[in-house]
Amino acid sequence: GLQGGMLYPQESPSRECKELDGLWSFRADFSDNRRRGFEEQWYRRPLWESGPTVDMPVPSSFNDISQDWRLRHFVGWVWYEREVILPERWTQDLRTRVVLRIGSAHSYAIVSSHPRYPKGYFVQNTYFDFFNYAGLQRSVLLYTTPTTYIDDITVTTSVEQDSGLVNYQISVKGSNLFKLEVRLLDAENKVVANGTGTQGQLKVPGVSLWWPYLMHERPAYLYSLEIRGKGFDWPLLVKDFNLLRWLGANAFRTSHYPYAEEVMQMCDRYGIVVIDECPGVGLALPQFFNNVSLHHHMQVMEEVVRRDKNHPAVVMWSVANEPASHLESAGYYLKMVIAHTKSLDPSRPVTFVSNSNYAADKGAPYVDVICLNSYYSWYHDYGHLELIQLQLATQFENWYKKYQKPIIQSEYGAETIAGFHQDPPLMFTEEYQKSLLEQYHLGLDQKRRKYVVGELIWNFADFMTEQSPTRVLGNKKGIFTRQRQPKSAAFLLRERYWKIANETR
Ligand code: BDP
Repeated sequence: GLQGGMLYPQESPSRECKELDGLWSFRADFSDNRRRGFEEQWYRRPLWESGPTVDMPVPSSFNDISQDWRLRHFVGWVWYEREVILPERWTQDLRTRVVLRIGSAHSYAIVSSHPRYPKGYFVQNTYFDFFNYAGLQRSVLLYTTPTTYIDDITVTTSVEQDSGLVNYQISVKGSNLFKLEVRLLDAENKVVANGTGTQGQLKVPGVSLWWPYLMHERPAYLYSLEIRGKGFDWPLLVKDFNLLRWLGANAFRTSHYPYAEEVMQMCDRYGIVVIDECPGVGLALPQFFNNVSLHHHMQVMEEVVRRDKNHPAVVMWSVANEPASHLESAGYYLKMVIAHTKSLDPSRPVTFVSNSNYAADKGAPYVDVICLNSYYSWYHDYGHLELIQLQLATQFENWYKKYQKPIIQSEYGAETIAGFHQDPPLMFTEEYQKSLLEQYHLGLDQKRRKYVVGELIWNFADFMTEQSPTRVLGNKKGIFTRQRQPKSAAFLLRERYWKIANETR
């Protein structure tokens, strides 16, 4: 359950942080029922005393680190251990509260153990297209707060003529004996507005607004609000943002789960617009649309909104990716999740990403923006690139005629193995990916379809999936390889995005 806020830990005169990242001890429970760890109470003594441990970096996924094949596909409980020595001032001072924060622990999954498999054999069946990496994948840290502490902050903004209005609401826990001072600082650290108390409005005349990258001379302008009273990897993250800038891209969707908070902060600073998607992926079967899932899904939306609500980069919530939205039960389910999300945050539009047919889809009536995935000339009509423009026109016009809502092409692309070449193009070559994107772009650029308001290629970079006959060491629809080197299509998109930016500005 969700208790309290999810403020990102930050050092301040009243808060100290202690990172617990580094090498931890690790043991996977390979016992037949996977419960030996609990039965033998491994947590009571140092982990190595109950059996062999290995070193495990945190943050990381445990699957690819070891040469032990069993760990790559492990299903069951794993145990992490690390010793921490707390400073005396943390433990002796009764006015200090110590909090343990695990950025992400993935995952607590549903496991199927099928009679046709040997005893003690576990497999995991997923309904989505990415490898289900597991472990403590984001940073773990300890931080302190005073016993009377700010638990949550909600900021909403609006504009009145040339003034910015900043509404804040601060939730304080621990006691009623406090005084709050609120200061808003501009990018040069000058105080531009003051307030007091747990809620109020700050007014900023001549406000500088937050604009996406390339859409303004001063994009990603950030004010900071001061209230007194990360397999996450920094080098990779910075590389990815440098690639986004190089490309001239200024938007992405977090497919198909919320990204690390450090990523969201980078989006604020770099002017990257985000469609923030929850982990509602693989809702592929009728039995998934039940009340238990619905209840859980709503709770997950509460967590996502609570965590990310104050990021200017977030422009829309996505409650699901490719649910079986042709089902009646899915229609009701999506209606409820979307309504709930809107009640949590009335200021942002809500969507889900559909790959259903316009005539069959039951969720579209409830969204603000229609997001569509389609794979013309990839999952069907192999090689028939000449059909794409027609198929795309039909798709857009049908959806628009029925709903009159703005549409985003939220996925399109082709599997491409870097270094494979063939002309005329054949599937899996760089030429094919380029030609396919070119055809899509011709369809996207039709001026008479002004309601088509955005495009997101699938995908930024190659990524690992489960093995299958349609995946060659993972999904290869990246315009960059998994090592972040460009395929030919990256240059095509780079030209396109910069051209669009120059025309828009
Ligand atoms: C879409 C999914 C995405 C997949 C992609 C694909 O949203 O997760 O990776 O297709 O097949 O259905 O490449």
